[in-house]
Amino acid sequence: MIDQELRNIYLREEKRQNGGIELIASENYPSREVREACSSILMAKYAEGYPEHRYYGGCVNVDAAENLAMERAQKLFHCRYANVQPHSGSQANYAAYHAVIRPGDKVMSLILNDGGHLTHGSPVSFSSEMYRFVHYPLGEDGRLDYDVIAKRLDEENPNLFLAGYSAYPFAIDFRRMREIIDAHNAHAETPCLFMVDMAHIAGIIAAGLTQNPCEFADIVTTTTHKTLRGPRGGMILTNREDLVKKIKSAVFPYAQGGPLEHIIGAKATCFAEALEPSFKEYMEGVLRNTAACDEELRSLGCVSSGTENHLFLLDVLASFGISGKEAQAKLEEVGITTNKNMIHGDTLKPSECSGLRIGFAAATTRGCTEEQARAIARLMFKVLKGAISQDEAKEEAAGIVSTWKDVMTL
Ligand code: DSN
Repeated sequence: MIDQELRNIYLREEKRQNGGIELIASENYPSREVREACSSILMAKYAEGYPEHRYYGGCVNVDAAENLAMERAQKLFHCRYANVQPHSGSQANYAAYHAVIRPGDKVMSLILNDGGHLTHGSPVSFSSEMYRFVHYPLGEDGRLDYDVIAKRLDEENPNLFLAGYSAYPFAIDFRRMREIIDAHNAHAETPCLFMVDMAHIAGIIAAGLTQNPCEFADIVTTTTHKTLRGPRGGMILTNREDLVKKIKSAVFPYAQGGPLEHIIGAKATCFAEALEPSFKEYMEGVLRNTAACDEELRSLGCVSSGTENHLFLLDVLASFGISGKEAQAKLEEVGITTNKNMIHGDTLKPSECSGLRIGFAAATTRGCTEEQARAIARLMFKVLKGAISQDEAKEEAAGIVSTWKDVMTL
């Protein structure tokens, strides 16, 4: 049977993606090879367990695929062990917590409003029900304040310190965090472990353009579909041999059942792509484009965070007197997709927000140049200021997109 009803939805989505400027910082376009792996026949196989130790027969080929994914991930992130089975970043965090702490233990993280993630202790997530979360604040300038982190660790004595964020535009000094935790542990009654959720910046790390948390943290989680440009999925990494068994049993059988072997195959392909020198060039382009757009908006008088990675936060309330929700809608009407986001010290409620989170991982994959990133900034400025008609703005956006690669041919 041909499911024409659903195929029509695919076609409409393909058209939407091809026709728009995608600036959601967590999105990206995987290659055809990655997409084909996602629909491979590996999807038909049950394979609970791990390579060579499965609960079902007939696993010889999925074992080979999973081993390949693990070996490539370990090479890419310079770590001893990679568990490639988590279905998502949230699942990876769920399992990682279970591997290293017990229910009721204390975790210190950055709060969602300051750029953390739902699974980092939000009241609406499993995490806050299972563990006791306390937070460290950002400094006045919206940056991590390492002295405050050191002080908070001594005050709170958490069992786990969590770094890695969903809306933090600056580089993270994982080495310094390790030093702070080691200094704390030297006199703390209970040792504090160090976990990093590197989901947003995994591609930048893979390209060697920022510090690799695997060198410093006890356990690292990630997704594979953001800057890393792979299939939707998660992963857990460690350099600690003594945590390997705990991570394995936390993922399966504690958190999940049968692994998605077709997605694991696609992860293997994405890791191979990220090991190519061209991936570093791509990631340099992402950083260049993000910085150019942020700089152009600031040169027009906007209040924007600045950036040292693939994203920045534009304060639309201060810049245009409108909420993030309104700004997101105005831009979407002309073919520019962003997401409203809380900014440091936000005074609006989370459903409104004062900011937009803007990133260039997806647009750069399609071929966005630095000059186009600046043109996008100028277009966004005119749209949000109400200084251009919707038709003119749509035409301008379409002109930029017309020079980019089709999302189905990447
Ligand atoms: N939803 C993701 C993001 O947009 O950052 C985080 O999981």
